[in-house]
Amino acid sequence: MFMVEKEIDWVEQIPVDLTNNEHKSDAFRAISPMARAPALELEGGRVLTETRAIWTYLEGLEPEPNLMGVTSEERAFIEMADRRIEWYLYQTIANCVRHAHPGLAALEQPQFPEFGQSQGQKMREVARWLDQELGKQPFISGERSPLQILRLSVPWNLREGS
Ligand SMILES: N[C@@H](CCC(=O)N[C@@H](CS)C(=O)NCC(=O)O)C(=O)O
Repeated sequence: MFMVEKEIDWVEQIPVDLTNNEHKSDAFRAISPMARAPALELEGGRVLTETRAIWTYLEGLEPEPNLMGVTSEERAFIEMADRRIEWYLYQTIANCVRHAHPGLAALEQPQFPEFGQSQGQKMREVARWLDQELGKQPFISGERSPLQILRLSVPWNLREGS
């Protein structure tokens, strides 16, 4: 989605089948030692993982449209909001689904269903807080934050679909 917003079409995209544990293969671990996607291989062969680090790299190469903030104040508030969403919303969603849904047993062993369910409750608390914040201002970080549209569209679509 970040690359779509930036209209970046020069990155070759290679799908990795997580449900069949393709990311745990020796070939993928040679690229991403922690067996996590996404990974971006640079021209010189170095590999970047961690979504936010990849975004920082791409935004440096393709500054427009700006997605990560222009002034240091804006960048800091966007990063704060982004980390809150990633750590407090995404993490609880991931823990909930990975531990409570049988379909995710391939990725998460051992599963602790009660932990998953309690994470689901925490996720709802965070979502309610985000709703309140969005009642006060257009974005979690303030007046402008295209990045949060990307981050939040995933759980919000899930909610609409539930
Ligand atoms: N903090 C990492 C998280 C990466 C991550 O957990 N990716 C998931 C896919 S969205 C993954 O590779 N999961 C494989 C697994 O849990 O075994 C980031 O921001 O890129």
